[in-house]
Amino acid sequence: MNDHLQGIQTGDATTTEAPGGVSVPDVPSQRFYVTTPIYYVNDIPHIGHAYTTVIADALARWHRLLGEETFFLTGTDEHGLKIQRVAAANGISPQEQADRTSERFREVWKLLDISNDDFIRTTEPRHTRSVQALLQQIHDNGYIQKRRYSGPYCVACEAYYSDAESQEHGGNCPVHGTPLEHFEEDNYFFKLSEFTQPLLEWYEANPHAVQPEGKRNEALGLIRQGLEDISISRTSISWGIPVPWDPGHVFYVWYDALTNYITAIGYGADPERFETWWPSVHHLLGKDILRFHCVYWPAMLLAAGVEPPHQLNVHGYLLVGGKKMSKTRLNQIFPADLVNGNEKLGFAAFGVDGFRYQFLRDNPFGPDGDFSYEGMLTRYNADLANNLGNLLSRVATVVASKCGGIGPAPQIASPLAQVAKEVYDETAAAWAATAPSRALEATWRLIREANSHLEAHEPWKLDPGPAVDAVLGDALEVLRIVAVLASPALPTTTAEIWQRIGLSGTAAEQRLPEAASWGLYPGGLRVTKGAALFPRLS
Ligand code: ME8
Repeated sequence: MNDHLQGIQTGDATTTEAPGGVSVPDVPSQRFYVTTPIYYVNDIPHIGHAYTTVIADALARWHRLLGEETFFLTGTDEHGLKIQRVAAANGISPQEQADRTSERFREVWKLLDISNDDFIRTTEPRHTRSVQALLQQIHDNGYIQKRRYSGPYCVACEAYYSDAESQEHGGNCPVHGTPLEHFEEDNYFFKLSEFTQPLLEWYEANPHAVQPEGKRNEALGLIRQGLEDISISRTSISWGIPVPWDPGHVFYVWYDALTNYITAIGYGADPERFETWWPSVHHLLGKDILRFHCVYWPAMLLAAGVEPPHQLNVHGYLLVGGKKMSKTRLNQIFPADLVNGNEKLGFAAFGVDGFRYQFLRDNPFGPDGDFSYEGMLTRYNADLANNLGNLLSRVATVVASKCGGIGPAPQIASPLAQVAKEVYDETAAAWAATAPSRALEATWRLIREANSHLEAHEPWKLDPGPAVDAVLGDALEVLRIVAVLASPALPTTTAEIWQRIGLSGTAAEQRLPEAASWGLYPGGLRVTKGAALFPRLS
């Protein structure tokens, strides 16, 4: 193999070699398990759902680039009163409601190039088995007790609130602002109160388990207030998973839902598989469900004698017009309207990668962020059309006019080599910290520097020769590295860049960190101009 080809796939090459000929085994050194919340099937997917799912997808893709064995799970949450009521309002059975809406989620994830390895539905038999196994274990360990319960309930949250919380919000749900209903029934209770101290100890021993810091403090605040036992079953509904020791009850939807994360990796069915993936999981979720994930879920696992999750990454809300999206506020935006455009709404077609880039780049992970169509347009034109798209089209144009369409090799001592190294380090650190916006900002620095390098040397004004080759070779090398680093965000367009600069295979098949080393673009490859990658939008 030519020295320059090492570490990149050039058609027939399938093994990965680091520069210097050191062989890199294709055996994964680590595993990465990432999840999104499983979404309720009462509502169709909007950009809030897409926000979490695109981030999870990009993380999964980044870890695949690192050569890690990756498992990416998403799915739908299909039981509970909320679904039962929506189904009744639509004149269909809950199962039909679940089937239809679950399919809508799968369609939208396909549209957005989501590379999930599994899609779990809580109405699947494998899930019933796993929920019953987990709750039976908690029951056997003595942490479940039957009691009579009455209290204010929010059907939208599928949660009871305390009288104090209800009073504080004038009898309304603290999350939805809608009136709480009074429910009374025999319930099984999970003795959450016994886990106040174990949870505090777990938080102490695992200071990075809940990210970012502000969300960890919020969770700790909830625990420090002292935890009350919680009701985990219902007799008032039938649309749920039966309690194995008392089938007149079904599990309350949250205890059913949270268990999805272990169902999919074989809890209660395949202990070996379960051990392989658990507890090294990275849960992604919005702050609306922090309490369930950062308090109830680790407590349930501790009660069952299972280790709590490795990491919970909690992000803020994506707001539209300063408000959380909701059906009743009519401020929901649907992914397809931004991907394909919607004339009625005055939306341009950003394409799949344009959509993904916006939601990964715009809003730092953690705080709330307002979605603005104008902001999306500006960012698309600046970062994608001008910076990345222009770099490719300029380079391809000048390679055609000055180098007969054949891309030259980079200079090993290029001033861009050091930038590329720094950019890789920053990009990798940001993905490792679940900070996609920072990761892309870092990667884009390399694009900007390459554009400045071109402008400083103006190869289009020079006669063909070594000076032109040097500048263009460096720019092609930047495009190669950027294609790899940006592939988690822009899977389709980076595959296209890879091909247009003459490389075979795909950017996503490369392995980091080797593929980010400077000097691997071999030169001597045909460079194709093609249509604008990101046409300017107005
Ligand atoms: O809560 N901004 O499902 P759900 C940011 N089934 N993220 C948003 C968002 C917004 N405006 N709107 C939705 C449930 N999300 C349960 C979860 S998990 C065991 C069970 C995202 O359909 C965000 O990830 O209401 C939020 O946590 C999730 O969708 C809520 O989805």
